[in-house]
Amino acid sequence: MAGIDKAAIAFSVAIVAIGVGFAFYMDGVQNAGPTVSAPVISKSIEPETQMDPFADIADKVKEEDSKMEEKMMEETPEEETMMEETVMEKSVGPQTHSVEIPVGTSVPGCEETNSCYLPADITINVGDTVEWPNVDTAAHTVTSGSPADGPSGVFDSSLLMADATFAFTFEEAGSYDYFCMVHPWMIGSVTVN
Ligand SMILES: [Cu+2]
Repeated sequence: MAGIDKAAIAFSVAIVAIGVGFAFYMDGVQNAGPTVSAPVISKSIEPETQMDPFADIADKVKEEDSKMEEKMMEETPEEETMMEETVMEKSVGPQTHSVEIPVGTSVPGCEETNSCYLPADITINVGDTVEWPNVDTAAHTVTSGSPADGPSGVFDSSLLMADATFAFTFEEAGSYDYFCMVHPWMIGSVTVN
């Protein structure tokens, strides 16, 4: 009996010792497991799933705000420049005048009503520009001078084809006669004050 008891006690002590040791081991594993992995899961999954929608919305709002700001930045200077240009045109800025080369002037007849250029006589200020759009189907010229004396050398459009436009800026005061070298009945004048 005594031998068996000792053996039984030793066996049960050993089992208890193993059990306690295993329990400690398991405890350590369990502690190590949940305490380490659970916060990682809660930190990695919960914040992402909860923050992402708000982060997206916040980003979209920021993008729209920045777009609005860009539009505001773009629009404001344009409006200011347009206002400045309008003010300059209304006050002392150089102007552009249009003198049309009318349809049908390649045959005589317009000279009877002084309408080979429209208007045939124009008065402008120094620094102003005159544009001659050729709305005719034929080619014409706008050449300073007169049919009798020939070109004066101040300006010359050379051959101006249909739908083309010649422009000249007058920097000196004076009276400038001009004509069409192709159709000598076409004459006009620019008076610069
Ligand atoms: Cu002509």
